[in-house]
Amino acid sequence: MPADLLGRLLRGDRAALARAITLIDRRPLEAAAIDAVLAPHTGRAATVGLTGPPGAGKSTLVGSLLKSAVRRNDRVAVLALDPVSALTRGAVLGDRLRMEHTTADERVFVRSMTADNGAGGLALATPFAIRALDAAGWPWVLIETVGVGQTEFEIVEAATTTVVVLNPGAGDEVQAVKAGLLEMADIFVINKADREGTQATRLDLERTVSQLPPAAWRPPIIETVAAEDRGTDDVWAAIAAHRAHLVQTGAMARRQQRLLRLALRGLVSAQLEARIETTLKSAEFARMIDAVQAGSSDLNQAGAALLAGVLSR
Ligand SMILES: Nc1nc2c(ncn2[C@@H]2O[C@H](COP(=O)(O)OP(=O)(O)OP(=O)(O)O)[C@@H](O)[C@H]2O)c(=O)[nH]1
Ligand SMILES: [Mg+2]
Repeated sequence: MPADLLGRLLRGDRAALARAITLIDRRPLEAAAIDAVLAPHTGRAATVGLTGPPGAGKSTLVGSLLKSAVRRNDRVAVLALDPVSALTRGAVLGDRLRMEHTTADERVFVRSMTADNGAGGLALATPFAIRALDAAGWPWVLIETVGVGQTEFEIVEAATTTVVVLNPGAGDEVQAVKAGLLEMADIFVINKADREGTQATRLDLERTVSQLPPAAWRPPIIETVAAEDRGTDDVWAAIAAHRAHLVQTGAMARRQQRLLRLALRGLVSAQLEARIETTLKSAEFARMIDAVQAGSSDLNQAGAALLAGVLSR
C-alpha cells in the first residue's frame, strides 16, 4: 500500500481511508503490513458491535444512531459486514440506501465489507479495518453484523461494547439469546417496540438477565422504535455509560486486547492456510501422497511431514 496513502489516511483524508479499507477487505494478508504504520496511532476508538437475528432492525438502528450522533455533533464510523450469501447481499444494498441520508455528512463514515477475500474472511479483515478507522481518528466505530455464524460472534465479541438487538414477541429469539448471545451482550435493545408483546419480551429478558452470575455491569434493556428514531438517544446513553464503566474499572484495556487476539489468530491462521496449500501442491509432497496411497506411509507420518514443511517455509 503506497506510503502517501497512509499519510493521508492519518491526516483524516476520507478517500484514502476508504481506499485502505477496500484493500484490507480484498487482500487482508497483504494489507496487514500497513499495521506497522497505523499501530502507533491506534487505541483510542471505542468499538460497538451490533448483532441480532436477521431483520431485527440493526441497520435501521445504526441509521438512527448516526442521526442521533450527528445532532450532538459526534463523529461516528460504521462498518457494515456482509456475509457471503446472496440473500444478505440484497439487504446490504437496502442498508446503504437507508444510511444514505447521513453518509454525505462529514461526521459520518460508512463502509461495508464482504467475506469474499478468500484469505481469512471477515474475521481477518475486520480488525484491521477497525484499526485503520481508529488511526484515522474516528472515536466511535459501529460494526453491524448478521448474528448467524461463529465468525460474526467473534467479531461482535471483539468490540468493546456489544449490543444485541431483538424484537418483541419473539420467545424464540430470547431462546437464541440464551443459546449464545447472552454472555456477550453488554446492552439489550428491544427494537420494534411499537409492536405487541414488548412488555412480555422485556419481562422474559429481565428474568434471563437476572439469572446471569453477578457482575459489575448488568446489561440494560432498552426499547426502541428505530424506524421512527425513538429510543435511539437512550441507546447512545447506554453505550456511553458502558464505555465509562469499562474505563473506570480498567476493563477497557482487556476488552481492546480481544480485538488484537482476533486479528492475530486470523492473520496467522490465514498465513498457515496459505502455506498448507502451497506445501500440499508441491512436487515433494506429491511423493508423500503417493506413498500413503501405496500403503508404504500413512496419514500420521504425512501429517507430520506437512507440518514440518509448513513451519520451515
Ligand atoms: N415496526 C417497526 N419496523 C421496523 C423498526 N425498525 C426497523 N423496522 C423494519 O424492519 C425491517 C428490517 O430492518 P433492517 O434494519 O433491515 O434489519 P436488519 O436487522 O439490519 O436486517 P439484516 O441486516 O437483514 O439482518 C425493515 O423493513 C425496517 O423498516 C421499528 O422500530 N418498528
Ligand atoms: Mg442489516
